[in-house]
Amino acid sequence: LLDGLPEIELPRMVYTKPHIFKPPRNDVLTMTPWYAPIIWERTFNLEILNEQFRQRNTSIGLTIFAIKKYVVFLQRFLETAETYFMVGHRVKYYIFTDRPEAIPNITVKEGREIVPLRVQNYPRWQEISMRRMEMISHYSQQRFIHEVGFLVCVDVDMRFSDSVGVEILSEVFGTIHPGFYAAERQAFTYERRLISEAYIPRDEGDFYYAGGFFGGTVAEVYKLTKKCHEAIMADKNKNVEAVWQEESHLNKYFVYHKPTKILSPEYLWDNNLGNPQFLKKKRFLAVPKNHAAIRNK
Ligand code: 2GW
Ligand code: MN
Repeated sequence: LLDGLPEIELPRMVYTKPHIFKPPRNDVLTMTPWYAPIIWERTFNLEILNEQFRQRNTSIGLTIFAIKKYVVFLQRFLETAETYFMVGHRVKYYIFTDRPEAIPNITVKEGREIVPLRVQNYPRWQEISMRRMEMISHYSQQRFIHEVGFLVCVDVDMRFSDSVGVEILSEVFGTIHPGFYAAERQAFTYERRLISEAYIPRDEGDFYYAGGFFGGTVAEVYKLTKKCHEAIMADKNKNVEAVWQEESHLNKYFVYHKPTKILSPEYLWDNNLGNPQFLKKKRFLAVPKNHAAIRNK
């Protein structure tokens, strides 16, 4: 039993040794109380991680939803992903859309592939956003589990502007919302109504996580999205919708199923929030949108 296991063996590598008394960062929290790393620039060596994940031949599915007018975001999203997302690894772009013909014709690098997945459109934008949980859980069980090791689930109104690599991968990970990294618990915009399944008491919760960037192994993402979808449906039956839709349910999930890694706001930034000192890289940026025009509310 123990003999047939694939061996991961690193080649000779030359780099500065870690130093017990010189932590790479002392301006930010790099570990949660449950010992999940928080990923910041300078805390990891991508060369080592790339070697480990390459030897395992890791493949990564990136789920993106582009429904109705949101197909306009695909071109820039995909072009920048080709430059910055999981370079050197196997990637499948799972594009959920009601308009597959509107997916731009982009040539992707070797080992990478665009997979269009047709889905229906929902008239309410809140529903489009929330139904992502249902679609991801459904396709995880039907398809993703046979095709990729990890899933990364993101908003499409975004562009990559620096490296996002295998340092983000773990059993289940979430991302600190760029608007709330310094906020007190009381200021988190968790769902506060007891009637909602997304309710979080005022004295609980660790971080405010963004709805637009989470992931993990297919098995863990399946559990997460299934549970969130069921909670959304339970709310719907009570005629309730959480204050920030599925983002509220994701936050509830993470209170009681702690992420095994947490991405710092480097991984989800908005230039409207400025350039704070601690932010050494902006890896994934919100694309400004004309809310009125694009959303068509
Ligand atoms: C969304 C809002 C209003 C009108 C339309 C849409 C819309 C969203 C759409 O017409 N087509 C579509 O494909 N979407 C998808 O839902 C798309 O992938 C988009 O990135 C995602 C979330 O909508 P978005 O990006 O407009 O909302 P944000 O940027 O305010 O996102 C935060 O809050 C949301 C919940 O209200 C989600 O939790 C999201 O993950 C958060 O980043
Ligand atoms: Mn968005």
